[in-house]
Amino acid sequence: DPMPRTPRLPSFPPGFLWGVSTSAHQIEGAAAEREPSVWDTFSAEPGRVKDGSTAAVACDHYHRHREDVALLAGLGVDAYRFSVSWPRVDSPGGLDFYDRLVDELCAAGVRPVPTLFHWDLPARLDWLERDTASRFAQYVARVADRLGDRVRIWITLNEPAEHTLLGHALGVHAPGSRLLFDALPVAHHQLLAHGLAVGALRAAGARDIGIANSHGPTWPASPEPADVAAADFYDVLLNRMFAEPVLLGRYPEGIAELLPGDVEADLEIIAEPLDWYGINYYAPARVGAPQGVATEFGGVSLPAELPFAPRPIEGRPVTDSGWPVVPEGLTELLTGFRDRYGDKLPPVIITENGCSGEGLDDPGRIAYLDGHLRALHRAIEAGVDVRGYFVWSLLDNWEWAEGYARRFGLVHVDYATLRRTPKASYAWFREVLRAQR
Ligand code: GBH
Repeated sequence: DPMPRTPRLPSFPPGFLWGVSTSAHQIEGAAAEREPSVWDTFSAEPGRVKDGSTAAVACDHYHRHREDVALLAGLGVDAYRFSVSWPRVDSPGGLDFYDRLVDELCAAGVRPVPTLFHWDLPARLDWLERDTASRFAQYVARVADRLGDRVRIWITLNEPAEHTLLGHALGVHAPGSRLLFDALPVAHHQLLAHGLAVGALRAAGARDIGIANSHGPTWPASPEPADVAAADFYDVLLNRMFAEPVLLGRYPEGIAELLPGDVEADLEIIAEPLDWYGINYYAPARVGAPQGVATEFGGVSLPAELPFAPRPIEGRPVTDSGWPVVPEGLTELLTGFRDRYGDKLPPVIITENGCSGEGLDDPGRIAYLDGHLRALHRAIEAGVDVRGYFVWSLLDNWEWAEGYARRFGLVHVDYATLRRTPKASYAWFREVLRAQR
């Protein structure tokens, strides 16, 4: 297969964990063989998903996992980040599937790294209910009991920020509620679920636990105080509100007052010490004062009443999703986190990074990944303790409200035949991994 020649990447530290990521709802299919999730309900409603599709079949990974494990082995990754579907675990035989998958990964020499929640909540549950947090911990205990003899690295939640904002505040993701600031309890209940899950995992003997939060630097649109204040507000909502309860045991100023229940007591649970901190990085955000009109952001229309307005980042290539390509944003983010949180920040793993784009020959993806790996290496040189990097994603998959139209994979999936074809970026990443050993 084609092997694009790019200059050799700098060497990453010994023991650095190289991997790729996916999530259950986006690849598994076999929706009829499990309980429904909020995403099944949501995507069945007309107009919710751009191409009108659902993930009922997706990549049919549920039936083709052997082939996908072979693709992982061929790539030569150390680790595979996948997610466990709570509705599937709630179904007869559901845990058997993950049990087999973990066995196959171990046999192929690929370390399994399960995420316990990647947005596919059982349809009968609701994050507005506090009780969902304790139910999550019970489900986590069952998974840990079954897989804990072979799984060393665990991830509690994927991007509670995006799930809160897109799913419950703006209603463009499942469950489709447009609560704006009334969505805040959803964030708190997910964070509480995270803390309770850490406890359940520790009780089951787990020693390598993290969370995958989405973060990006926030750039004020101008030095004007109104723009700086708006950018600070955005930074609180998307970054600090999810990092600080976990890392520091407190919410940024002004947030706790807006949350239900005994927040102080909950924060003690939420701040259970972690072994590492996962960051999903895609792009920075440029943010200014509200302009009294709806604004477009990352393909999402934001209402005029929000106290900030995202502005375009000019002069950069953009991905198919319309997101700007800003590799140095990753260096800035990581050194910024280190400066802000100091020794409260455990070792970091980049749990997602990648871009959408068409074609088996995908030089744009190679350039994106190459640039971000160099930016990551600069953060390591600057003293940030980074222990691993996972590409989003192994396979083209069902990109939520964007449907099948956005392709993030190192491997192309033909949805008519479900045939997998490695892209040029797959061959490139394989050579990167080889050169690092
Ligand atoms: C992740 O979400 C999800 O975990 C994963 O399931 C998903 O498939 C993957 O990323 C790709 O979307 O400032 O205009 O550049 C990422 C959520 C929201 C992060 C939009 C980047 C950038 C908007 N993303 N954001 S822009």
